[in-house]
Amino acid sequence: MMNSDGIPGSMPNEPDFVSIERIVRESGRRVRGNHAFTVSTKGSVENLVTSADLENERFLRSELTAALPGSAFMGEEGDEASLSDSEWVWIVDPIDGTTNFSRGIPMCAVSVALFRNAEPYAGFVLNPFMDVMYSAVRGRGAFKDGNPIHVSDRDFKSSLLSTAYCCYEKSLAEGCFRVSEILYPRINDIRRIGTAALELSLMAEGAGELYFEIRLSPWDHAAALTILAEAGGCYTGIGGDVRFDGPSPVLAANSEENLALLSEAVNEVYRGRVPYRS
Ligand code: LIP
Repeated sequence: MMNSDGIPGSMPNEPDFVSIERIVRESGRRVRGNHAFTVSTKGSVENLVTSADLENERFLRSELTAALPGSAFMGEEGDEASLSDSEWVWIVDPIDGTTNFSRGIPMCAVSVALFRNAEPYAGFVLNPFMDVMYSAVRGRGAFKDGNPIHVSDRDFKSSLLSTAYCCYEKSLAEGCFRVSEILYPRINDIRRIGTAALELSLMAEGAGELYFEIRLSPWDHAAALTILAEAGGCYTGIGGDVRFDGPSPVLAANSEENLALLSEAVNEVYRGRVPYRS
């Protein structure tokens, strides 16, 4: 049984996913309606946090841990649970794409992942400005507002790449630009939207095919990678898998063939080595 958003009914000893979806949508309404937020920085001028981020993380921590008693909460704005703290762990970015949000660019996301025994279990990504919800529970498919979604079957030459240039740590930017320079003649085009959660979710509905970012935090990608995998996509890291317990490179694609070609191009630059301590 599913609700109008395609959220599957819960199995025994799972959270009520219909309630979780309602909490995420309510958090989106709060973000969309917050016009009086303040903006500050976290270390560098590029790394912003708004009062809306902080308020929404507090709301989501309270509501999600109440909806699943005993669950732990890992959030971007200071809730530092680890994946081993509980059987169930929420990994949350209250506003992914904070810079876009702070400037009124309607491309950002509330990103909520649920991990079980340190493995991806469910993901919810909401664009609060478009009121569009992407969701998935492991093994039960991926949905966009109740409609099943699936990655595209475009080949590498026809692919759109979403990427970024590590604006929070610009010492890593040169390698990222080099990857774009290598890929550009081999693919269709490049996008830089500024919200990993939304860009990976757009891949899940077939709007894009490739994603590369050298340094993402778990809350940026955990929900959307869960949705992407349920939509038929795939992902990996550099010299190993994506890490969900700290900063990690993320490479993602609509097919294993395209992921291999993406990894080949990335490793022409990084040679299988992550250029920072995770
Ligand atoms: C953002 C990521 C995005 C990255 C931005 C930023 P935030 O997350 O989703 O992919 O390129 O620099 O890190 O910080 O806005 O939640």
